[in-house]
Amino acid sequence: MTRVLTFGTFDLFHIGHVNVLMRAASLGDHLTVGVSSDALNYSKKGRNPVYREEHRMAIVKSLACVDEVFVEESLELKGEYIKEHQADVLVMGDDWAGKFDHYKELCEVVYLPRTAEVSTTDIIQSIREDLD
Ligand code: C2G
Repeated sequence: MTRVLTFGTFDLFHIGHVNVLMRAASLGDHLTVGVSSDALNYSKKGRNPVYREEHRMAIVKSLACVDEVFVEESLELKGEYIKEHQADVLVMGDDWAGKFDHYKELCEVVYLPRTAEVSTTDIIQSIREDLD
């Protein structure tokens, strides 16, 4: 059995998120998703996600292609998470290309192309513009 692991915030869940998760799932038999905590997001982006952690986890967990979810507390813990979840493949979007190559000692590392023209930031921006 091939176990796949991926990470993300998955705020304002959109088609780019569906695509990456379905493609990640297709690389193995079991997909685990680390969903970034609100605190981790705040430290990375200087703002809280629109949807809070429990809701983002519940949305991701509800997908047929996702078997398991957990809270990603720190970007630096990926090695521990790979071991803990016995991942054979780490999948990341290609906005992270090259950044996780050192985990190749622990498992296969695959970067998938991002879906063009959709992002949480753009969704927030277009809602703001519509309300103005
Ligand atoms: N994604 C995508 N296409 C988009 C937008 C996002 O393929 N148009 C992918 C990203 O590449 C990532 C996943 O969807 O693999 C989740 O994206 P984000 O929620 O933006 O994740 P991020 O904040 O980059 O968190 O440890 C890493 C972090 O948790 C990643």
